Amino acid sequence: MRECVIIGRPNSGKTLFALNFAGYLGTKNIDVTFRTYDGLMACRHFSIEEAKRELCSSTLHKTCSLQSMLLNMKVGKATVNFKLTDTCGVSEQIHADERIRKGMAQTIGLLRSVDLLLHVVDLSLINKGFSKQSSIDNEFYNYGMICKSYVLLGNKYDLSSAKNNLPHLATAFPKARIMPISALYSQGFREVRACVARNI
Ligand SMILES: Nc1nc2c(ncn2[C@@H]2O[C@H](COP(=O)(O)OP(=O)(O)OP(=O)(O)O)[C@@H](O)[C@H]2O)c(=O)[nH]1
Ligand SMILES: [Mg+2]
Repeated sequence: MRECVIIGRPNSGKTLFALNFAGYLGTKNIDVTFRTYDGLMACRHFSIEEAKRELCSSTLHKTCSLQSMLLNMKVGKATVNFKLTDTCGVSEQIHADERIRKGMAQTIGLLRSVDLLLHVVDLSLINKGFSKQSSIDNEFYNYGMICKSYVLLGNKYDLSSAKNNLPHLATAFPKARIMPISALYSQGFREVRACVARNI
């Protein structure tokens, strides 16, 4: 089964995107499989609303292991199953918490085997002064450029502080396919859906 993986910095909106995108595809309830670096697995059943309450937060590193959901969508006349995997956010610093360090390593380890990389950035932070040098987003972008399927999701487009930043994102990452989205309001999801459909 094809796997789409969501990567990005902590707090960029990966988990909210995963859950609202599942809802956008018509899913009401989801089974989330949690897989830690050490190979421990657990599965939990949620409604989308419950999952958002439990799994999203403005606190950094709410997600610190892989969280996968099996979803499906219509592609032409067929219904295609695919796996959508949310990951631990990756930052430049070596984190003090071992669990988070391992979670970041797990995210990086997964990159080699994915079918579509969905790189989420918080567009409200990509202002004129944004320096991509030595930023983890730049590392993901460089890796994305040698992958067969990579898309950069400029998230939080609903915020007024994000609206004017789209050109800065395009300047910083000139070769990326960029889609502005609001994970909060499920905006821009039609384009993301079309992109996922081409890669599953
Ligand atoms: N305004 C706005 N807020 C958003 C959007 N997407 C996410 N947020 C908020 O940003 C915060 C982080 O969202 P999460 O989805 O938990 O972010 P994450 O990337 O999974 O974070 P970690 O798991 O910590 O790496 C939450 O308070 C969300 O409500 C968006 O499109 N618009
Ligand atoms: Mg998360």
